[in-house]
Amino acid sequence: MTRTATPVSLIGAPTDVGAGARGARLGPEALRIAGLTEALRGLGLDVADRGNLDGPPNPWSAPVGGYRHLDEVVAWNRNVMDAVAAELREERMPILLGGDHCLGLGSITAVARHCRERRKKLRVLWLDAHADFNTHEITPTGNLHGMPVACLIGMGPPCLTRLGGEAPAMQVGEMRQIGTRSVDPGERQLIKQLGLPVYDMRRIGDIGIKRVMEEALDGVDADTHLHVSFDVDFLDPSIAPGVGTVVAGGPNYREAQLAMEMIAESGCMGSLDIVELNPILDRDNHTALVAIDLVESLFGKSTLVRA
Ligand code: HAR
Ligand code: MN
Ligand code: MN
Ligand code: MN
Repeated sequence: MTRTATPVSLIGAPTDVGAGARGARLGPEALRIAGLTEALRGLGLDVADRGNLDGPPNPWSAPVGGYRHLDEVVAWNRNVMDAVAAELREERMPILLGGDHCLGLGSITAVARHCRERRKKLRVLWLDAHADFNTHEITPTGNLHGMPVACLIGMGPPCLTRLGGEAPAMQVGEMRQIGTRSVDPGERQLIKQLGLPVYDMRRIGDIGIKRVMEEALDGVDADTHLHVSFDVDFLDPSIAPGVGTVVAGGPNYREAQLAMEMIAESGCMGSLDIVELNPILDRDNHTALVAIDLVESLFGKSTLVRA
């Protein structure tokens, strides 16, 4: 199958207002310096770097009512939502360069609205060590990067759940979580209660990454917009130490690469987040290089000898 690849647009969102550690604000520059644009152009893609969005500084203050930096998180997500929506309108593929994972809310809210307007099905692959399914009542930290999935399905403060106008932005059944291995007690209960589809590390161990990806991509077809939300802490810390919240026992290089290759082969990826990269905690920007290599796989770089 030959098709003209969709042109892509890089959108930097240099903030860590949703995180518990500072440094993810440097993620966009770390990815640029590691050569993201050049890597994608090397695959023949039309790449526009839109530069960085603006937003409020990180006040680094304590949670209020179970939320840390709520106003700042709202402001950043509005800007992300508008920027992502603008690219989708122009038939370009937005790639959000975070920033922490609270920004997935703005990004996916824009994507979900785009799907409703174009009558496309939505599938979100949430590649992450964490479920990010907390609410203000159950969060152990108040950090909003632990809450975007709950907000997307309508659980959270109206300023976040109604970011795109109506709530919820998406249904639980449109989400597939992959690589999960750090879930708080309250989240665990909520996942069960609402039936959030989760392929945790145990499942990957039991049936293998290939079958997990087949199942996670089941039903994805030409009428589906596939959004990939790639939290870099999805990867095992031995290959990706440059993140704020490392959790041992993640996918190894080849498992992650196969997952990305299978997403590419679906031909349906319409938008992407690359979040939680923290170059302050990295060594020699190595995690950015690993992330870029995997993003190349997402865009069709293959390990098949006869491809
Ligand atoms: N579950 C923890 C909390 O709510 C940490 C989750 C957020 N960490 C991330 N996002 N890096 O995936 O605080
Ligand atoms: Mn589209
Ligand atoms: Mn996350
Ligand atoms: Mn995470």
